[in-house]
Amino acid sequence: MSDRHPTLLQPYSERAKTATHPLSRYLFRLMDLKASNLCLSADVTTARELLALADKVGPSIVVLKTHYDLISGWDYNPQTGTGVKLAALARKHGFLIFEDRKFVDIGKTVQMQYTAGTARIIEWAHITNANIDAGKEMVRAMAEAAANWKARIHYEVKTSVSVGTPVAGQFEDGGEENNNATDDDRDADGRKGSIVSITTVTQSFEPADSPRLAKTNEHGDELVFPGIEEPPMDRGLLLLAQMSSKGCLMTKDYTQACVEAAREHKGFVMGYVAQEALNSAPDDNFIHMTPGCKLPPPGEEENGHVEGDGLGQQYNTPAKLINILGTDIVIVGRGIIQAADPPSEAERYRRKAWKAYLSRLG
Ligand code: 6AU
Repeated sequence: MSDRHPTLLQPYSERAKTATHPLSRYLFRLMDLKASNLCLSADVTTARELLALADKVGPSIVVLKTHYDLISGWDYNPQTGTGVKLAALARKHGFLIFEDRKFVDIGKTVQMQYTAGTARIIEWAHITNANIDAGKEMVRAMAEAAANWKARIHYEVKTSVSVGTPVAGQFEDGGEENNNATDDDRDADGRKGSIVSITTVTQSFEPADSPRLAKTNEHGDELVFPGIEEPPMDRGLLLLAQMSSKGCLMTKDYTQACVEAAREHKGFVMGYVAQEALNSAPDDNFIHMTPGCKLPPPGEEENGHVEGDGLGQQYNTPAKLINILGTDIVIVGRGIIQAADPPSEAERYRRKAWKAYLSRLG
């Protein structure tokens, strides 16, 4: 970690002004508004539990992290499905959705996995992440897919079909015509003379009513979190630069390659999933999200040490991750989900992580 990097001492409200990625600028403002640097890792097993948890814990968090592939009953309907319902809760409570998909493959495959298939992750997840073991080209491929998606989402296709007799000038139109004329109908100039009928299919692009995520028609879905506008339509990527697990094989060279890839794709890469701050160049202002975070039970917080989960996961406290190691957002799963009262436990994490950030600022 670079101890004296200026971003370590800058309030999130200031970093919001200089971040390159529009979604990072938005997220820093949201963090400041909600006094929260907490991400809930919503690792539950049913869609019903996921939505209930997002609704209850939403007020305390700025990011909700999903693993859509461990949820049974995930509804893939692009208008009314689980992704759309989550998006409505994100608008209501003011949080971003981060699908922890850890993409890693050749560029073409990740483009398809990101934008198509059953889950269509790009449609509902503001943020996703990638392991760049496959090389930096993969990041470029994902950035390209996100840019194409954004260009398309601003418009919806209006299709109109008309059937009738042609009028003067219609033959010269470039539109898609299913013209029923035969060669016998042509005059000496090759123009078609007598036409029995003509079918014209016209496609035009019109701005969609709301250039945001699709909305359901269910009661309450129109609610929007006060104090900030809805997030921009941009999609963002976090590079999996370091992991929390014991014996992780990611080397320093790999982490450095993530830093270089982030700098090369500032318009798409928001930052990292990492265990320490990685900003080191003067104008670096990437955001760091950090899993492997747990608090000791209430009353024992100051002792600091938390045992791992016995399956390789290692934990640090928010104070260590934010104040000492300089990361920005703590990602907490079981520490909140398995508590007797997840919403009040989320508040305890929010307060501790925010206090650690204020201590870092001094
Ligand atoms: O708080 P936990 O241990 O219950 O959950 C941690 C969550 C899980 C992991 O898949 C994820 O964080 N995670 C990640 C991510 C976010 O990419 C990286 C990592 O190094 N460690 C880790 O636990 O959903």
